[in-house]
Amino acid sequence: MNTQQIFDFRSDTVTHPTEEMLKEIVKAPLGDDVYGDDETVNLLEAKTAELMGKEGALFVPSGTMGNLIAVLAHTTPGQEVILEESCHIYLYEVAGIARIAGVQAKPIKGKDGMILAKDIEGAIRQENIHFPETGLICLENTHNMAGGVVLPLEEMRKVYELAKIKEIPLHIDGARIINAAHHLKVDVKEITQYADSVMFCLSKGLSAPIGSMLVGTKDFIKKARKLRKMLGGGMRQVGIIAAAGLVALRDHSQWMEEDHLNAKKLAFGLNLIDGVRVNLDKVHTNILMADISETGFNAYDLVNRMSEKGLLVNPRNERLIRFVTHRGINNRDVEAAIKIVKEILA
Ligand code: TLP
Repeated sequence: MNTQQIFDFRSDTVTHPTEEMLKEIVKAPLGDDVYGDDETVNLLEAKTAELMGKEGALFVPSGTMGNLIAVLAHTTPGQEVILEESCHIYLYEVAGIARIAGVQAKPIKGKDGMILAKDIEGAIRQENIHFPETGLICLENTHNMAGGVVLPLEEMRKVYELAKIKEIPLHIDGARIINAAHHLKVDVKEITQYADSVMFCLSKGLSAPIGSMLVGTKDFIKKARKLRKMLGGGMRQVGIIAAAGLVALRDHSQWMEEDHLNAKKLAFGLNLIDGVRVNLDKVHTNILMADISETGFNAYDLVNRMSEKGLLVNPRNERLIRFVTHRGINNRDVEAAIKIVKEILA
């Protein structure tokens, strides 16, 4: 029998529900959410709107669907969406915004995941018979591919002010926005104030098994609810999973602090290994990118070697490997991960 222990740093999406979540799932009052009858979902949506400082909230099955609904609600086909060139919506959502929303992405280069107001201003389309209209600006916070970094609030304010002047809506893919608020030690509303709509995931750093939330004005949510139905996301007795989401919102501080600390410890330990480089200043939350180019390994090969020893991670490209900490990872797992990488590279 294979008794090898598995250390799963692939993503914070791999967590299983807490005991408390399982208990609440069993007790949750249910109803048909397409009729608006599910009390547990209604409570989750009300609490989320309050938490995020917006008029309304909508429970959606995934972050990808939440982002797509936001793009569909804010834009009309043929418009252009300004976003950062390595953001999730552009790289990892199967071109849904092009295929389903019928909009064209206008990716622009960011620095540590942030696209600056002056660069956005240059990318906004002027009136010209040849040009599409700019219909939406998207930011991602925390920024996944930039290594879980948190966008500076001051830069976000500048982008939002520009968006208001130009009358272009601003959406935040905030899959891990609560991690961002933890890092900044601010109320999450300090971040969401700079957006017309925000999507965040219950199923990532918050450790719920399924689900994401979309927030915005009452009118936006009304439109979003119908779009969710169109996409097949009307989910009936979905209080079953909303119950876990409510516990996630209540309890996440218990482990999020530790997740961020574990990412820092892991970064520090990996950085001491010959040929492995992690920029410690950029480890803000629960994600880190390790540059292994000086080890002589290709990241894809190294990731395969790691998985043979029970250490699961995702390569980002030939030289970068992403590690993500989460509720299922403790201090000992961090030490084990460092040891495995050391052994392979020895
Ligand atoms: N990210 C996943 C993978 O898809 C890469 C991960 O493991 O990090 N926005 C951001 C910033 C995300 O990181 C993700 C998922 C999503 C949206 C999509 O969420 P889901 O997976 O719920 O559709």
